[in-house]
Amino acid sequence: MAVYLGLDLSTQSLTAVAIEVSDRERRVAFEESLDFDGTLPQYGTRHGVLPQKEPLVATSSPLMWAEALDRMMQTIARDSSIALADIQAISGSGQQHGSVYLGAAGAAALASLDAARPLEEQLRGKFVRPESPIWMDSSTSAECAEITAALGGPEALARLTGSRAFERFTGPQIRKFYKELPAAYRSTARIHLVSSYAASLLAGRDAPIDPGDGSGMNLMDLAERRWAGEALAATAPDLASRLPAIAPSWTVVGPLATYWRARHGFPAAKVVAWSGDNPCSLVGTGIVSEGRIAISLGTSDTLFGIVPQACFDPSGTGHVFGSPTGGYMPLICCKNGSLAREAVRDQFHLDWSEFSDVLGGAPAGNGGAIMLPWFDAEITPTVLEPGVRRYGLDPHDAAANVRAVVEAQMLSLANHSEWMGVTVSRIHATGGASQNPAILQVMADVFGADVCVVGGGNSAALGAALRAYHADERSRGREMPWPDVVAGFTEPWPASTVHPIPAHVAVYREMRKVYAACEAHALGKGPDPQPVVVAFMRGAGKVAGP
Ligand code: ADP
Ligand code: XUL
Repeated sequence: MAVYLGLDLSTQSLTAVAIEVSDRERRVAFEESLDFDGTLPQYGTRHGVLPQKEPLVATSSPLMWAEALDRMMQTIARDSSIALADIQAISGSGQQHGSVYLGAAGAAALASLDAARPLEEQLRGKFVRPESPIWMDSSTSAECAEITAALGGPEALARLTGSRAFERFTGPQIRKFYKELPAAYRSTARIHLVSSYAASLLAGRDAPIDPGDGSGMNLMDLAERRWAGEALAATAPDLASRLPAIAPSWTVVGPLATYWRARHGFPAAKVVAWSGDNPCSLVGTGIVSEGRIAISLGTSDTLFGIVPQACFDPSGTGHVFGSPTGGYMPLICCKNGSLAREAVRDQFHLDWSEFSDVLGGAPAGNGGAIMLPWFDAEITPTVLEPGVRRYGLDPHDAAANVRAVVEAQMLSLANHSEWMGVTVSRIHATGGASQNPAILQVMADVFGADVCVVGGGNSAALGAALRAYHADERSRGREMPWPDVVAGFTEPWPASTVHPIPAHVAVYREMRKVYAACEAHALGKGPDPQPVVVAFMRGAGKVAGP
């Protein structure tokens, strides 16, 4: 039976999913995660991120990612649940926006990996930047302003690349590096995204960037799916020569490098271009046709859908990425996702089961108490000075704070995704926190839609495996429609469906206005929200029960 492997190099872990596909059967045959902090403690990461003195800087280790990949490939090779020889193609998903800087020696090392020595040993010292900036970085406001000015303003940049300038996007990150360390920039031979770096390791050659991940850089012409010369020029000199090519998401980069075959016993499977974790999740949650959305509750919380035409968010909050299925992918991303929920859980010394009980026991609407959960700098909306803001919320009340953090996250996702103009009756949920039904109930109530878990929570790795399948078929001359590619893998589990509670839906319809008023006030863009809170408490807020 044909086997396809998907790898997800995300913020906190590396996950592998292998699928088996035949005319008669389709199933997930292997699923395994390796968490960076626990498995590779020598790198000193916390939640996959290296410690920093500067609060707005966030980095991780490209060497650690390589070692994780080597370990995971060894685990897969030793596992008896799949026949290695049946692996036809491998693709992957990387945390978006993060970048890897290789010197000439690094680029050469990639092309001549020695199967007798571990990957990590061969790459050590080969990075111009031993620490890679990642998506959690918010330190490039000055560079965002410079790029925006050079490109004619935020709207012009968003029209061209799908997003206004964002601190974590790769272009502003590259510009900051070039400005601070020009000599190091000059000695950089290749700048990869996390996704194209990992694909290059597998193929033992320079892999392209796909439009799904390329659109998270402020460097790609979204409609044309090629580097935008004016954006490159506004970012750093001679940037084109340092970037890999942009190629379709289904590009076969080459066979798996000799390293993996000789060292771990893999076949010469096709390495398919990797994409970003959200674009891969789009496929792994089955959002391959319009009118559906998915919400991923991973380290970040993201909400995304699919549209046929290139567009942009006129409010400047959201992004439009290239979809790895060929269309376009509107998305919003909140940085204070799982780690904010964990902060509240830990503050009140709860485990997830207690967190869920407390959450389910508190009333919908939380008595009008609001938290703005900016434990860390926030992306949606832009908040560069972290700090939790509370309105009518006792900071010592466990139930109220648990309820407040989850309500805030869902209300914010609902309010800030309005520009997408999608009304849905069903949301596909994924990511680590999607295994928590109490959180999914708040999601269902705020959006007024059924919520079901798809892709077993590991939709990015599953989506990568499905993309490998699609690309393999295509390379054999069979163009499969996407609904046929994902069939049998992304149908919602009926038992997992959470239905909205009508009384709660009514509460949240009103509470969205309260949240928006508190958010505007906290950002210095609106008046004291007290009258809005009082009106809410006189109306919808007072009728809410748990
Ligand atoms: P990423 O892919 O971004 O590294 P994951 O999708 O693997 O992240 O999600 C990891 C997060 O899932 C953890 O940080 C944790 O907070 C969250 N998580 C795991 N189990 C639960 C649970 N039962 N309830 C809520 N959150 C959970
Ligand atoms: C999306 C984003 C995050 C990362 C990490 O724009 O920044 O979702 O992809 O998962």
